[in-house]
Amino acid sequence: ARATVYGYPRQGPNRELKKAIEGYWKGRVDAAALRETAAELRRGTWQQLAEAGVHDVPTGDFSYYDHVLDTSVMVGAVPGRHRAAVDADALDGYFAMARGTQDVAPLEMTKWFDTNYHYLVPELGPDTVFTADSAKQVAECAEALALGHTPRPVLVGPVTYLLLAKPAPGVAADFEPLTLLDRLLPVYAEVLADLRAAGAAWVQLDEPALVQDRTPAELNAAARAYRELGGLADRPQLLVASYFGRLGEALTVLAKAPVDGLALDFTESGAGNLDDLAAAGGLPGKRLVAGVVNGRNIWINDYEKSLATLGTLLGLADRVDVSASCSLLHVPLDADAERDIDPQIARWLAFARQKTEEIVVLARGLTGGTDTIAAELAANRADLASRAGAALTRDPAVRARTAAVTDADGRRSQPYTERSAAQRAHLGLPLLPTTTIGSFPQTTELRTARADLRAGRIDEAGYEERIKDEIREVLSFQEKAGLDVLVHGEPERNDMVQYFAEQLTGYLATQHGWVQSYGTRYVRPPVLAGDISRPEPMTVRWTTYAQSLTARPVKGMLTGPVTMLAWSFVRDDQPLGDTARQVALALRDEVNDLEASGTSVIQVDEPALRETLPLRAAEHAAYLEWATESFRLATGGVRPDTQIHTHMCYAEFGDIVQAIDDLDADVISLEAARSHMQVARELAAHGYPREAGPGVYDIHSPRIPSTEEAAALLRKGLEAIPASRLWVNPDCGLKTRGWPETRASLENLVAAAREIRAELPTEA
Ligand code: THG
Ligand code: ZN
Repeated sequence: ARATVYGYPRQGPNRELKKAIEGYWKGRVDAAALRETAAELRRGTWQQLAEAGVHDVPTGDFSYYDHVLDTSVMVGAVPGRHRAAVDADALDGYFAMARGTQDVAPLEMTKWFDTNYHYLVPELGPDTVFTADSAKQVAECAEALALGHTPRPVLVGPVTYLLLAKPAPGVAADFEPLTLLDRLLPVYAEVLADLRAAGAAWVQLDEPALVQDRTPAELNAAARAYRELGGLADRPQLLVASYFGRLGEALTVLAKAPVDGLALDFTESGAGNLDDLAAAGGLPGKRLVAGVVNGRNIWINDYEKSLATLGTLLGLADRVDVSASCSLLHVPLDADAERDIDPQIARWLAFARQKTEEIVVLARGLTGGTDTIAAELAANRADLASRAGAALTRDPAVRARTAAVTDADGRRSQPYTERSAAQRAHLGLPLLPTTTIGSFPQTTELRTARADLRAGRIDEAGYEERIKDEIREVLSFQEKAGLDVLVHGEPERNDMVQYFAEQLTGYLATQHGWVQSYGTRYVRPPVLAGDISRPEPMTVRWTTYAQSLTARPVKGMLTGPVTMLAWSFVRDDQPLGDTARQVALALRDEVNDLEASGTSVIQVDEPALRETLPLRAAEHAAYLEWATESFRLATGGVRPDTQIHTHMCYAEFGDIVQAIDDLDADVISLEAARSHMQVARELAAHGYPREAGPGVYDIHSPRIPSTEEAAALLRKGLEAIPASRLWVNPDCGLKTRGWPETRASLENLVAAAREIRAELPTEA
């Protein structure tokens, strides 16, 4: 058995790639220097993989921005509006597609399956003409060969590519990109021939879209694609890679196809693949790549369990190789770089480099028997035992508390209709109340203050003063602008998950655990490592300070349990719902403390509620059950006259309106400006009974919406939601915006609300 990986983090140990690309954009780094940095990073990765004992190394998975965008370039799918830029300069044109320019919009970006990576959506239509451009793939393959490696070029497979695409602007919305398959396959054939000529013995075609629910027509398309590509005379050996789950019916399709190997997910997420493979009669004559190491979480592997799976697989294929369940793109680079984590706990963690070592050990054990890895097995057993028995993993007080949770804990004491009357009396807000989502611009001064605190240039008291200065400014602006429900502006927070993770027991933060979110942007997801508890209030002093400055209500701001899980690495030793319940109880304490300290409006954000929806429809109900339950547990303990808000963005919500309703929040704010209040119509169609604030200010753009524009959107909102239940707010937080446009936009938003209020019939 051989060890291999499907892909590797691209950024480099110190995010050299981010720095080089952003430097190039600013004109500080020239194209040649950027290319050299990239080549050096690839060299380093391959060398590390080869030295660890990996046989064939992935090539072509490297990207300046996104591998789906690279695929669009490879097949010539450049939108018309980017053509001129691409023709003028390939690299600048590439970045124009990714980021747009003064004159043209970029491609749309969306989540890569259920990961936190975002890709650029191909835009296709009936007029799309594909042409092969194998230059990048061929060059990276040749580069690896020249360095003495065995390259295995990695391509997004043709079926997944088309299934991820959407109709180009101006093309009918019901156009199905998959109808272009017959035009696309010859282009893949050409690329495969070029790669064979360049010296690739194997090529990997990634088809993760086949682990989702697929129609018979889509499965037929997959069968046709691989019959055709497999039937080519001039091609390398083909490895079709599936990941992120169980293949189901597509497994039979691929097992029958004339390809040379299949990669399957044999971790928890791929449960069922083993039985399906056995039922299908295995893969006689084919290579099976077994993804037994979890490629998207950071826990060490259980060697004995993996070896048992691998042993079973030996009887089901001609040859069994060992890998991770998916590309290692989704985990940080190297756990050894974490110096601040307790050394005992650090032994439970495996990032990309450690996972590579695990894969190599497992391949060695599979080939030579467990005796050849006796020392590694013993160490692995000890580390797993240390984790299972650690105090961090099991806190009796947390366990007792979660076990005692009752249905009543997750229910407000009064139904919405009664609560809303109490809230109206208590808050005394006008019709169409105005508010913001929570964050205000994160200025350079604030970032400097945080850096100064970390570096010891200022002390806690000095930092606190700077934060308070900012809160005073944010409050004074909001009062002057005439907003009704104010916020403190979150100047003390870095990332909305990390900030809470740093204050909760059971959560670990990393120093260098960067994972690519999109393009040159990275996040450092914290680790839900043990049982979660809240040693002391996390936000109360900032919120109460802000409230002390004004007579208007100040809204408390928290991140909800689902989003905390979605943007962290989660425990793999208990169901997600159990972890969510622990986080929810910690947040419930914070919500109750905010209320006790005089906060009458509390917002619990759940931007990730929609994005964490499982890939298969059959799993949606179970997910939504624990997700909505944990939100209600966090918010269910307040008085009827305390108003609970929530906020969602980054997605379309049409298919989860029932779940939004089930949250039982009093008010929800949603991203809506770009879609012209589409979500308001969806809520109305569902009969959503509570208050809602569809955004009237698109904060993803520096454009300032005029009063007329905001008013027009509000009128649209009023067609769906009655004035008694409509709120006025931006789409999302303002932390990425500058102060000048924030000021002007919010002033216009308030003016629009006042204009519409004046048009409304006065209440009897
Ligand atoms: N926090 C976390 N995860 C997230 C988001 C978040 N996942 C989804 C979405 N939001 C991703 N969006 C972004 C937006 C901006 C950045 C990263 C992901 C970003 N990162 C800085 C960079 O790479 O330069 C680093 C930020 C830092 O210093 O922490 O700008 O909001 N957890
Ligand atoms: Zn938002």
